[in-house]
Amino acid sequence: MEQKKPRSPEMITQEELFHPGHPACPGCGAAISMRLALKALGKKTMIVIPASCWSIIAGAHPTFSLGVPLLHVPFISGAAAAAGLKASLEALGDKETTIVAWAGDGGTYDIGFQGLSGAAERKTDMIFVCYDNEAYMNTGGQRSSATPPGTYTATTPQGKGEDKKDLLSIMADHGALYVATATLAYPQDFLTKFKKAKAKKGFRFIHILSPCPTGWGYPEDKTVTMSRMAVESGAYPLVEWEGGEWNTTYRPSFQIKIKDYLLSQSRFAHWGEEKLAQIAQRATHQWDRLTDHPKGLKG
Ligand SMILES: Cc1ncc(C[n+]2csc(CCOP(=O)(O)OP(=O)(O)O)c2C)c(N)n1
Ligand SMILES: [Mg+2]
Repeated sequence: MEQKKPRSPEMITQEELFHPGHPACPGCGAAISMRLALKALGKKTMIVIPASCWSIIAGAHPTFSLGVPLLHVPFISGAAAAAGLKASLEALGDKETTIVAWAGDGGTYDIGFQGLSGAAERKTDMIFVCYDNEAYMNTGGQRSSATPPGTYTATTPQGKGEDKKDLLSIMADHGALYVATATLAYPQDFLTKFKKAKAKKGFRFIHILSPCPTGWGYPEDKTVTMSRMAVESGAYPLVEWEGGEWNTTYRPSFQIKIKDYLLSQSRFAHWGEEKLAQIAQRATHQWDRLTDHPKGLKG
């Protein structure tokens, strides 16, 4: 596949649907991701947010950081509430508004998974977005099933033992119309995927790798660097699932080592060479099912 330019701004509209002055931590990847996503989705969008950092970033009444309507819902119910909202709008004759469930990894991989699976299986017309900061960050950084192996979190003081759940394959296996990964250091790739998802009717799932300076332990001006290191090292592939196959949308340079990506974050900084090599191996192994394809990451 033709290599895409990673940082072309040509598709980025000047219109802002996410306003400054919001209460996210400085350098929050989830905040930058929402700003980008809304540039692709536009004003005719409604967002459903289960309990997460984004419950705070949206602002406490009467302040509000977004230029589109937003519904706060309980932790478990992102997909279910979005499905209900979609049905209500259709009953009112609105077929245009894009419904987006915007959940953290806890609200997607773990507690929100039942509703997510149901919505995917029923092929509900929505975009389910998981902004994955790889832990329950709003409550102090407890491990989730999206936390990578070896990560120090508040509930894994000796490093998480288990692998990251392969949710991308699980979503594809549900028969989702469109599944994609995205991350903010590659805005053109990011916007293309959101625009593509917006244009489709059916169940679409977008996974965003969302670096978190507070929880990952890196300087707050290095969020774009972390996002780029994850991709260029091969720790996070930029792929999409469409028409029954996985395609790589950006080929990494592999000039950065996964070990260096890990060591630039305090959540991994306690490990020695051998353990870091194991973590790196486990990080790439989990994507092999997505990237083994001839057109894939290593193809
Ligand atoms: C049923 C229930 N259990 C626990 C909580 C407390 N809680 C609020 S946000 C949150 C963490 C959410 O983690 P994630 O979905 O990864 O989003 P993040 O905070 O990382 O943005 C938790 C545990 C809750 N609101 N409801
Ligand atoms: Mg999280």
